[in-house]
Amino acid sequence: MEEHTYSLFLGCVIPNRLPQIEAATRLVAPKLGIKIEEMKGASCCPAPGVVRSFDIDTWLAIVSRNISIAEENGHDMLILCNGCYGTLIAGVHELQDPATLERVNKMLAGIKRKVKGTSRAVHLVDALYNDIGMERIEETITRPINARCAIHLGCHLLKPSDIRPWGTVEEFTIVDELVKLTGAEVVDYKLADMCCGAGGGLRSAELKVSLDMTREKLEVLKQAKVDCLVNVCNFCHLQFDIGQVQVNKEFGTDYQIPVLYYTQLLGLAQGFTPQEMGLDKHYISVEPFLEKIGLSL
Ligand code: 9S8
Ligand code: 9S8
Ligand code: COM
Repeated sequence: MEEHTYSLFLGCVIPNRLPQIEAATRLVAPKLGIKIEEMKGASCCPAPGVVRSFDIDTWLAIVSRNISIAEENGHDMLILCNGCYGTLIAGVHELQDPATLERVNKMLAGIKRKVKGTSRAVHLVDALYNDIGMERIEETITRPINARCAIHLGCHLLKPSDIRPWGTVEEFTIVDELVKLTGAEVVDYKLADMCCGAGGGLRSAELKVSLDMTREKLEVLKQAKVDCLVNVCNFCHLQFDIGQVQVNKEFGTDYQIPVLYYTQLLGLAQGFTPQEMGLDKHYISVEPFLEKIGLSL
């Protein structure tokens, strides 16, 4: 069986706030022939909507240092966060320009590192769909998920589209297909392409505004009567799970929409227990969703 080895780029949010996403991903990976290599010493990517907005060279130096670690390992980077993906794919893109590469390497010389711009930045869904392939994933599914799922893609997965390996937002169906592969029904909803509210520093700078955006999406999702919301970005996940509790407190609402990261959904479909997928660590109870598919915590 062919194996794909990647350098896993975790970013900040997963190790600090959502280790269950890392655990779920590490458990489903071997079933798909994915081998994970650690990126020792990797730092914040740094966040595209924050650091890059303030100082391009600081952003470029830090992202290049991270890329150089993956290059030392000799493999492409597997990325679980849209923000980290946005930074790393843009970083690799910038390094294709010889003058930029030279300038960056002058900066990195100070810490005795060198970057080439040869390691590919691969989002989890790119790896699953394009490297592993739908057939291979389908073979691992033993417990089809009979539930209505909505998908939140998040902004940095698809934009800017000129440096992404897929088309525009309108053409993009990969995540829909991956969710359907687990047996789930994908529910369309109004505002599906809207930001979760967390990105671009909004959650840190203007929490109430940020939560108000999340509230808008939660209201539509409630009306669509979905069993869960599936996401492919840890920061969106945080905003919909922890943020949903904050929304309820801030606006006096009572939203209870279970939120699952894609590898958690896939893991359930592969027969892992809800605990193994870390579903007992969520802020909004996933119990109603589990009940729907005949499981419990
Ligand atoms: S690292 Fe630092 S803040 Fe974060 S998770 Fe994703 S974006 Fe990159
Ligand atoms: S949406 Fe707008 S900026 Fe972002 S990708 Fe993840 S966090 Fe949610
Ligand atoms: C969101 C990343 S995933 S950032 O806050 O926009 O940089």
